[in-house]
Amino acid sequence: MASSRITESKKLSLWGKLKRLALTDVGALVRGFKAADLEAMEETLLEADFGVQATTDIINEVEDQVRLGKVKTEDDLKATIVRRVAALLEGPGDPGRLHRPATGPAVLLVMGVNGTGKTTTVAKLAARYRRSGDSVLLVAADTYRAGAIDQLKAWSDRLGVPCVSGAPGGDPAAVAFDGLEAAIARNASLVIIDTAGRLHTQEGLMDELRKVGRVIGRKVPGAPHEAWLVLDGTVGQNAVQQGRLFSQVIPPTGLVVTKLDGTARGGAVVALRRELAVPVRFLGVGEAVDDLVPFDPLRFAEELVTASDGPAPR
Ligand SMILES: Nc1nc2c(ncn2[C@@H]2O[C@H](COP(=O)(O)OP(=O)(O)O)[C@@H](O)[C@H]2O)c(=O)[nH]1
Ligand SMILES: [Mg+2]
Repeated sequence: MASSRITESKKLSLWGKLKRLALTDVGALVRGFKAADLEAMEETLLEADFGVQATTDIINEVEDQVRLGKVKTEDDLKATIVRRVAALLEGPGDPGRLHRPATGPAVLLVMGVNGTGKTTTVAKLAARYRRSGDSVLLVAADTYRAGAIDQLKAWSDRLGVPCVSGAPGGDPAAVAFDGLEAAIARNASLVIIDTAGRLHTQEGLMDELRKVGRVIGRKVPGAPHEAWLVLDGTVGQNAVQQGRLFSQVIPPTGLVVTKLDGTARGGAVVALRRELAVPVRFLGVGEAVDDLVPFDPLRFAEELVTASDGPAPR
């Protein structure tokens, strides 16, 4: 679908497109925009996956700043847009900082629809936190398919990080419980729980996730201390829908947006952050263990607006 877009518009940065629309003549900024200019800008942002809420917010800000006489040059306009996008993306100062209990292991629950990159992200996070000094334990609570358990075990072997798993088809909450027991016995400082994500529209799976949340909260007070939702950045509004569904079961404390290495769909990150009202923690930019980037709102906003092929999150 994206490939049908004409090459000319692909080569232009978002800013290039917006500028072309907004500055059809030099007096546009000083006089204020015409409704048609703003509508065209709005359309460009929507096409770039920003979603309705973030798009409206950015357009309103541009309109206000122009009306207040604060935008007189192209550079002013660009800065206004970048600043607003960055503000929309704002999150905790250190996106990788975990909420940790006073004693015992921190528990990070990773959830999301299958295929979004949960298991891969769990492995990337395990490698990252271990590198910064954590004693990490993985829990394979996606018991639906034997393949899912094996996949996490393979990462566990490769990374040398222990993994607790149960039998395929077993109760994910029981596996999570066992995982926490093992973590406490081994004095692990961080438990990362991989969960099932198939059939996210079915109540059964959501009940199960709810149960996992309940059971781990009973075993370790305050757990899960973090619940991160993994979303595929290439699916736009679908990811927003998925996020809403999961949020009803366990309120996420962070987002990881994956697959931002391929085609430029970075606008979806703005839509997800705005519409789910959850800060972005990391971006997935590939299939390898190091392809995980801590989220930097200002840098991402600058690249998203000015790079000719979207953000290059590194
Ligand atoms: N290009 C790219 N592929 C990814 C990324 N994260 C995961 N994948 C791939 O997406 C597929 C599904 O990932 P997986 O971790 O099994 O998803 P899960 O079903 O949610 O656990 C695998 O082929 C991964 O290698 C990413 O950031 N970029
Ligand atoms: Mg998986």
